[in-house]
Amino acid sequence: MKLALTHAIPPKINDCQLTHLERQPIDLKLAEEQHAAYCDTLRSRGLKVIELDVNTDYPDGLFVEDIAVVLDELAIMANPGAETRRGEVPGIEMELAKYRDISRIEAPATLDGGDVLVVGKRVFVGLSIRTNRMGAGALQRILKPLGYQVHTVRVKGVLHLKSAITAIDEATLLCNPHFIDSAPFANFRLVTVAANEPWAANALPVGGIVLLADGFPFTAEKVTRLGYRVQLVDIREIQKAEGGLTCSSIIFRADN
Ligand code: CIR
Repeated sequence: MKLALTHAIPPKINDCQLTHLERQPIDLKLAEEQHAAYCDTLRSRGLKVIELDVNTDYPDGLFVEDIAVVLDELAIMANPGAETRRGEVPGIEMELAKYRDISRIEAPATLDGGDVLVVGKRVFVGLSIRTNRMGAGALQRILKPLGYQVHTVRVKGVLHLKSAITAIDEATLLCNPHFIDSAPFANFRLVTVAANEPWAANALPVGGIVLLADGFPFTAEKVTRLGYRVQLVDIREIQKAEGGLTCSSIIFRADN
């Protein structure tokens, strides 16, 4: 079965880190409703959702994706590029240790899970304002012996690699090529977001459907026409914190 680790909306989410967005007030109640609907959507696709509340003191505690990379073999705890987020690691590690052996990315290496796109045995690591070369190198040293190929990707103008490119299946990636160097993805079918929807590339494929954030109708139409079953999820309040669909969960296989 697949598990999704999620985290409750932190009461201080309005103090979250923002890099490319102007601060706009986030309505806590609405954010909670949208997050609950997101968790329900994951459940409706057969996932068991475990909602944590260990990082409620951290404004960005909702965005668990950034804190760890979980593969079948192990979990790698990130060292988030934003100092204010480093305290989120122990709480998430305590939960993940129930399911996986733990490895760590350690300073001066930095890495955010949002910069790590795993497609089968290929792992793409965004070099961004959050993830440095040492972080990518540390991840490579951990994963190479396990048979993974690790590639770095330059990311510009957007927070994380997965804000610019995500997998919609093992061979197909949804991307905005303006934010990344697409060369490392030459062996994939690349579907580009609609030109007027630059932020639409953060898709979450789950249980045979593709979740897309509501508000990107042209991209949704494009993906639907390719034969995918698309479901829209309204995360407008969470987008104000510079979060996308993938950021609010860590999804992995578990036997128990
Ligand atoms: C941050 O800047 O760290 C949060 N406000 C947003 C993190 C979004 N996470 C992601 O894209 N993986």
